[in-house]
Amino acid sequence: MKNFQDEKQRDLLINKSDGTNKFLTTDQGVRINDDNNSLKAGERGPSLLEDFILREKITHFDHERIPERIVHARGSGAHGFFEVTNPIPELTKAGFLQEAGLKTPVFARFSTVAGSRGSTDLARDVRGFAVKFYTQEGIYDLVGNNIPVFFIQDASKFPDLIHAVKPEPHNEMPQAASAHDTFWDFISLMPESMHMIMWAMSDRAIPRSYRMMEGFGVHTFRLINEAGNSTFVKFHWKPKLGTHAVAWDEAQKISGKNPDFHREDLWEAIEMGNFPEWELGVQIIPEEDEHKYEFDLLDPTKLVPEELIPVTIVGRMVLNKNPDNFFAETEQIAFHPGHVVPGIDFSNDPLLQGRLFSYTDTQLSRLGSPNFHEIPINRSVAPVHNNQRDGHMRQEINKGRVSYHPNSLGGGCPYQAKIAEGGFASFNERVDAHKVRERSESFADHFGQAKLFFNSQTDVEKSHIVKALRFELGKVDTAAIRVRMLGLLSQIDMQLAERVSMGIGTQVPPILETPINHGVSPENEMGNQEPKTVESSVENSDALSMLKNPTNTPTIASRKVAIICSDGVSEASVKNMKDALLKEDAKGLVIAPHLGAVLTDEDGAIAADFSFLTASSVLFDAVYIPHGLGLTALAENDDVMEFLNDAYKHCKVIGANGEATAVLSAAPFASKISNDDAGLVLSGEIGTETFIQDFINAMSEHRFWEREKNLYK
Ligand code: HDE
Repeated sequence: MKNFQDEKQRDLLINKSDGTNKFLTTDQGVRINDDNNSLKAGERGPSLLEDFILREKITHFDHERIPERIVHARGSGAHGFFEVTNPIPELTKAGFLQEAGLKTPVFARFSTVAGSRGSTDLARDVRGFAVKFYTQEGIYDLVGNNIPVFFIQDASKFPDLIHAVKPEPHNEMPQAASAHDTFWDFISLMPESMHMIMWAMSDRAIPRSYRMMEGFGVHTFRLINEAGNSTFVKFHWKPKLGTHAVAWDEAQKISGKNPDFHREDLWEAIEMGNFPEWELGVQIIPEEDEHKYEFDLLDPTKLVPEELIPVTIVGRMVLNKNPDNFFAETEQIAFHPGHVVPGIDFSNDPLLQGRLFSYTDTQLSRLGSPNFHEIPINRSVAPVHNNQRDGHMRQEINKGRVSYHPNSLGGGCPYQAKIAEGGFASFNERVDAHKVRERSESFADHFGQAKLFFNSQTDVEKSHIVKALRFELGKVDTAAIRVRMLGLLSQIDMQLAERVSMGIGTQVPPILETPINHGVSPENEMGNQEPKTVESSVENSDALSMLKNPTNTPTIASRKVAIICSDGVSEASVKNMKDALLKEDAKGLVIAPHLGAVLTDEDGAIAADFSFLTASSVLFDAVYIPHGLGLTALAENDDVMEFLNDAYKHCKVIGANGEATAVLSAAPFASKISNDDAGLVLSGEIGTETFIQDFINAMSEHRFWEREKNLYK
């Protein structure tokens, strides 16, 4: 097995171009002498049709957009590698998982689901987490999400789900938002979505960064070993920086201040050398345990609690290179859960089965040709030889007269590979059944794991879910939809339903108002069966809570601190903090009343990175007010107060030392400050090492959500 240590080897295989020190040419390679003027009959006369340079340029421009993805249109991606740390040859024969240290190039794309390509990164939404592995045995795509379950159990409901969540068809509103009638109308009639709704209303749906999200393969897949034996598997990506979110109010403000927030964050982290990293883990479920659990492994609305089956880490992914061209790479990349290599196979999850059809089909209209695999970013590094021919934009020049198999004129080539030669053979699963349009009885529990998820959250996380539901349902005009939703929520937790009900002025109905059609046709005897609640055998799972998540390790790497400055600032206070942050791979940026230089107490100058006009506290992780400011002026500056107020409200760390502590007394939240708020790091002394260390330690806890208790009584 060859080791793909770096991207350069892949670059050689694909046609990258760079215009540096090159002549400007037409698409036909003819050098252009004047790119500024069209060909005219006289300098003030009409343009001439014969101007092939103008026609070519404008024609290309007229056609430079392609349809955006039906879902997951908004996304950002990067190159990197996957490295095996703990090979699992006993479970899978997949070559890229065989040897410790083996590296495989990857491209990962993160996305929102509902919004258009130009929509905000900070919508409340599921995030796509798709990874293309360029393995020596062909392309393997792990096309997952940042939430381990899904809204629906059967592929046939996917178009309905997406029609319901997308902007309403009559007026194309609202963009990138689920808070509207059609989405909740559908959900209120689909009890199977309740587990996913709990996740989507939690802070998982408003991540701080793509680099701080978990990823999940969602469906149960199969690993196949050399002997042809199968093991069920669930895939997990665990972020090195921990799993963190922003506040909902913050998310909405970021959407206005910087809709590219996640895109920029990913890009900048890679440019700065803070390479995003995840561990890849697997939950292994032996074939013989298929029916051992109270949930069905084939039901994508269920997860396998880590308390039942722990996650075994097999490798790590590092993203270390930004794309050279967004369109050519991030936009044209085509993922497909059906792109598997020998050693990985599918389960009969009916959602996965539908996906296996959908992804090639969609590329035909999105990328316009069955030759989309020849686009550089989609090309396999394993050689491709077959009898597929022609079609729009064919790149390959196939030689010879033979394009069929079997053949004798081509000596039987290209020839089939035996299994021992790496030929893919589907898992030899025995299937003996009637053809039916039915859903398995074992899929009928819609509330058990929704309860498990809710019960596993901390109080803060529970109240965020309540607030999210109040927001979303508060935007629903149709009263009957709100009532149906409260009925469904009451099946998960009565207190949850009542708390939501208080915020939306609608009573929890005494009986479940949702007519349950269990996804089967009315003629079928199983139609209209009641959903059942199967209590989860695990009562509480820390892995489901972001705040209790056992994999969160304290770090401030790649975090951004706003350092509020004005003339007279203590130069040492700023410098010491900046240096200390840099040592931790974090960054301090100076915000001042105006751009240009801020004069220091040492008669020096510090350059402002932003003014209060161009920055906002929602774009930073913490705020530091150094000693020695023109205090009166700052305390009277509304922009400074708004900046601090947002930082406080969004439960961020605020540090102030020396005279600067007085600025906080002027802040609107001053009367609400609690003495035991560890997120406020204050010191009368100036820039001591202890103060700086306390500030850094506090930042590594991300947020001080307990503060909300004082803010919202
Ligand atoms: Fe997708 N999904 N999906 N999906 N999906 C697409 O493929 C589809 C589902 C996911 O960054 C589309 O190339 C169906 C689950 C990601 O390019 C499309 C069903 C999960 C991405 C499609 C599902 C996903 C897509 C749109 C139900 C999590 C973005 C453009 C049967 C495991 C990949 C495209 C990227 C994209 C269909 C359900 C993840 C239309 C029919 C469940 C991360 O083919």
